[in-house]
Amino acid sequence: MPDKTIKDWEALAEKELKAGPESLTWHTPEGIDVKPLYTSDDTSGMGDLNSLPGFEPFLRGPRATMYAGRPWTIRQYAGFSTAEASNAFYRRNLAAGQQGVSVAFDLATHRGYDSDHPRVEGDVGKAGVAIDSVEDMKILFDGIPLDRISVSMTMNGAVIPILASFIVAGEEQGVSRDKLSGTIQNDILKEFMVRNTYIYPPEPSMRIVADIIEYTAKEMPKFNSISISGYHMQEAGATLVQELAFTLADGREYVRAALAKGLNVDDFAGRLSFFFAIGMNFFMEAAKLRAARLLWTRIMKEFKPEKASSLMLRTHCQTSGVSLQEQDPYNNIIRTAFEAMSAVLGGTQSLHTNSFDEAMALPTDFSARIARNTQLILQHETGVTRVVDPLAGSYYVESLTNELAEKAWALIEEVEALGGMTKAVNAGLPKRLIEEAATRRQAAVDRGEEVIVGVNRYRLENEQPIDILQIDNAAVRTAQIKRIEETRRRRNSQKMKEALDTLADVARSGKGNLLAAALEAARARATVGEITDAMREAFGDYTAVPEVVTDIYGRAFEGDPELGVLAGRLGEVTKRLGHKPKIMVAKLGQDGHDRGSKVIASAFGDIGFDVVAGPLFQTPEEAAELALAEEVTVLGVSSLAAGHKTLMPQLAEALKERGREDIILVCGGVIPRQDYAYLMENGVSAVFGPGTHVLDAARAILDLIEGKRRNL
Ligand code: MLC
Ligand code: 5AD
Repeated sequence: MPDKTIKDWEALAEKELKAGPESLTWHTPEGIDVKPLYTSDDTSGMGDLNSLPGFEPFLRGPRATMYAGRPWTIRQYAGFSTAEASNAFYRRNLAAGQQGVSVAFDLATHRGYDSDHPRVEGDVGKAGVAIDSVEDMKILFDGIPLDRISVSMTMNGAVIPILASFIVAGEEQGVSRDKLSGTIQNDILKEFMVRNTYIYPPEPSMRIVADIIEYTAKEMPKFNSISISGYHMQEAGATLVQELAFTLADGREYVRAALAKGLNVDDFAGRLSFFFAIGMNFFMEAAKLRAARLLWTRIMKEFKPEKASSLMLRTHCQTSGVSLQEQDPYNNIIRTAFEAMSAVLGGTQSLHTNSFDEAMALPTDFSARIARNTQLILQHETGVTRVVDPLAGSYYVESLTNELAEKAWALIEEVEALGGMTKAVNAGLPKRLIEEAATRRQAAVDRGEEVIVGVNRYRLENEQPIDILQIDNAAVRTAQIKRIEETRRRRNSQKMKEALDTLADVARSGKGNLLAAALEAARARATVGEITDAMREAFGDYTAVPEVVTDIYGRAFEGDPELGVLAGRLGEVTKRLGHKPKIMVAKLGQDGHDRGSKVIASAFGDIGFDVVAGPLFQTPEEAAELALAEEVTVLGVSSLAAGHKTLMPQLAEALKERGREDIILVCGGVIPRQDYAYLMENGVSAVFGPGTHVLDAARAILDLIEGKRRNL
């Protein structure tokens, strides 16, 4: 027995520090107080410490042998431009060591629009691949054996037409649906909270989820019916406790929806899968995955399954996009490597590692290679695959696991008290909590309390631009329109119309399975847009009302001299204008990533601007009209889906046509430096890239309003 006690350590620590060791406690955004030292006292009495992997509660992993038996799947998420270009990219990457495919669709497809729809001019082929019908799907998987390579498809809004087209593409490749292995995201609740690629209102959307679970349970035994995702919550600013709690509460809601369809829990629960983000809090992220498995078993026990696999949480992970920076982008390789290691120590089943050019554009072959090799090196060189759950028994990690589980459980209970996740989402609770956390985090970064190397510390004086992937959006659109027209010409219109009518009936009546009905329509070559519209008649559209949190950014900066100077200048401008300067924060096209726009709206409101948060999915004309109606001084567009080069000039033109070139047009978001000059030549007065300090942006906008500068 060592003869020293914790009291001895405290005394020694106090001598070293000249302060009590409690001064070292790290208060995390999760509300967890991380102490500088953990000992066996912290883990005594923890009941699940001695559980074994492969057995409930699966704390130590869903499989007995974990990576020693089979490493996680290297599954890189990708998709851009046309089906041909994406197919070639997948094949190159599979040949170089990638193990599973993961499809990123463009935002037009996500929201159920064909590439020829006027609302999606700026989105086609941009943030993912454009898929309009089975014809595109067949090209996408040409030469990729769907009975051997598992395919994940990130699709939620237009999930029915996309999954139907995938099944038909498989059939026509000679692979029957019972042999298809893979995963469909099919997680609509988090779309209403954070990701925003919904189409229909929550209730019919939940029916779609349940119909897919039902269909795959009966017909596609190797296919994971859903990927219940916390990833996007963390990207939107959620704390790890929020991510954990809301994801598991979503899972519980989906189980209830499937049971309400009359399914037996053991017939579908083993094919529910999960998806988490892995950010920079190294040990806490690994602990999060362990806690997730523990809690999921607890939740599933309520439904009294008989199979062990029904209690087992299996998950994909992706390293954090939001943790990556535009400044000194090679640092992102290092960040991603640490995050990947944390996901692996947490026991993920499948992993995507982000590319270092994340904050600027989609990956190039070069950046994708580094991202993939990060995982190959982990699997083949580090030895981490040899031992199951190597962090088990660490006083710190076990304490974190326990504390995350307790805190998340409390939040899950809060959701239950509201009547479950659909009701909580309708009441706006999760969205508000996540947006508050996002704003708090921005303030912490802007105040330098949270260090980001190369951004708010150790910043380079000169940044060298890097080569990025550029997509000729107009060419992709032209090619897609040509193929849609060809498909329409060749198909049997009568047969297709009948299939769409049947689908509309199934939607209207509430009887029958939507996916089964959509399969017929896809076989008859109905497009993604047409299948979506057939259901829209019965289901209607969903429109969110943007709300902005207040008093978080401002409070964090209370008493700050910089804020004082800005407030003074704002006062002067207000006097001169006769009113507070008004800024509208707009989102154009199908880009639903709204964390940035919400944080800006919230912070600018606290700084003292009058703020209008525009709705999602506006056309440039609609945004211009709203800006005029609101009599704004500044129109700021947040662009995260690469539509800026198409949409910003159109917006400038729309203002000009209305004789309102005086409205100051600015934009921010994921915009590569290579594009700044083009935007400035086309009516934009300032571009704020990733990593911009909010007070710097406010100062620049005041300069523009005061006429000190014409553009930046
Ligand atoms: C695994 N297996 C083992 C084993 N480990 N067998 C023996 N010994 C071991 N140690 C078996 C499994 O049981 C399974 O077979 C098979 O090997 C494959 O293993 P898996 O663990 O199921 O891996 P995988 O097939 O890769 O599935 C992982 C998953 C799945 C369950 C998490 O849902 C998945 O791949 N998800 C990926 C989701 C994704 O890529 N999303 C991208 C989102 S991007 P069997 O027969 O049991 O199946 C995004 C961004 C955005 O959302 O916003 O756009
Ligand atoms: N190709 C590759 N990665 C993508 N991501 C999003 N779209 C694509 C794509 N088309 C990744 C980024 C982003 C996360 C949501 O997924 O890392 O942060």
